Amino acid sequence: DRVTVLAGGVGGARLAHGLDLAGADLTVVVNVADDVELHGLWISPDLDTVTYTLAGLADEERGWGVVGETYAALDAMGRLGEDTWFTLGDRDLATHVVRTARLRAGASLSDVTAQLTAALGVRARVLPVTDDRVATLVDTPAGRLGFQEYFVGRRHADDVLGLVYDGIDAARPAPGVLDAVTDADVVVVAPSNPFLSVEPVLGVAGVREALAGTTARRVAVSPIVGGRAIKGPAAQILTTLGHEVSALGVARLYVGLVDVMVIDDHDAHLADAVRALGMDVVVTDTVMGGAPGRERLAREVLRA
Ligand code: FO1
Ligand code: CA
Repeated sequence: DRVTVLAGGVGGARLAHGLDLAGADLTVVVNVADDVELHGLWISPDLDTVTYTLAGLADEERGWGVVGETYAALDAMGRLGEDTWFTLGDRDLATHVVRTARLRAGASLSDVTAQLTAALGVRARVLPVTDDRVATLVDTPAGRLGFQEYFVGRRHADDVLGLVYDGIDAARPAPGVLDAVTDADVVVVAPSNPFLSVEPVLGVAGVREALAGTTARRVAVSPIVGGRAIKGPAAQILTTLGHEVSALGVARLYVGLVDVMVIDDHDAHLADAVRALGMDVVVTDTVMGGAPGRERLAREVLRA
């Protein structure tokens, strides 16, 4: 099956890994609105989380970066007076140095991503949703914050009053993105944050329309289980933006875009309400954990 995953970071990476293990012909379309420039380097956290996870290099415990990292370069940069609030490991820094050098030499982000994934032995196609710059800005009671300032710098403690995807109106889909949605057999909306990860993918010109119009079976996996986010601030953000913090609240965001909602066993009581939105429902264990759990959920998604 040709399977395309619309992904943010960890949730998308893990489900993509499961689909890869299940033998899918896989394309992962990845959010880039978390990207940040630090120390003169272009950092693409979600592309790297997907790439490292598919390459078997991810630090699974921490959720980002490379397993077994060392921090010699960051320590040295700190001694030289750089602000080192964003924890970049030595091996991860190599990725950012190479990416930045190739972007400066004129390559597109999708070219560079194809080179990096090939070098690391990733079989799937990993596509940034756009080669243009999009940046999530977070409106909070403390003012408008850059995404990583909000997420890492302030540990996503501020209430989110609104989100701006700076640059998204001018962003064009990267080569292959629209075809990956249109020509797939299955499109999976990953259990990623609907506002921080999925919306800045759907908001790029043509992507939402491609998803609305594709003949693929469209399956979303809820990132909310039992009223809580599996990881990160999704529950807080749903609350402050006025949505119900549940798999049903997430399903409402995807009406017209998704044929099947995969919800957790804990949320079985919501199945009828989700069906009433016009979606099919699969109730299963959606918490993936390691490789066996990822492959199991992937197979459920493919069966859905
Ligand atoms: N997340 C943190 O909470 N603290 C960090 O110091 C941090 C460093 C980091 C470095 C490279 C990278 O690719 C990701 C990193 N992340 C860090 C995670 C990342 O910023 C966020 O998880 C996502 O952007 C939000 O999904
Ligand atoms: Ca992310």
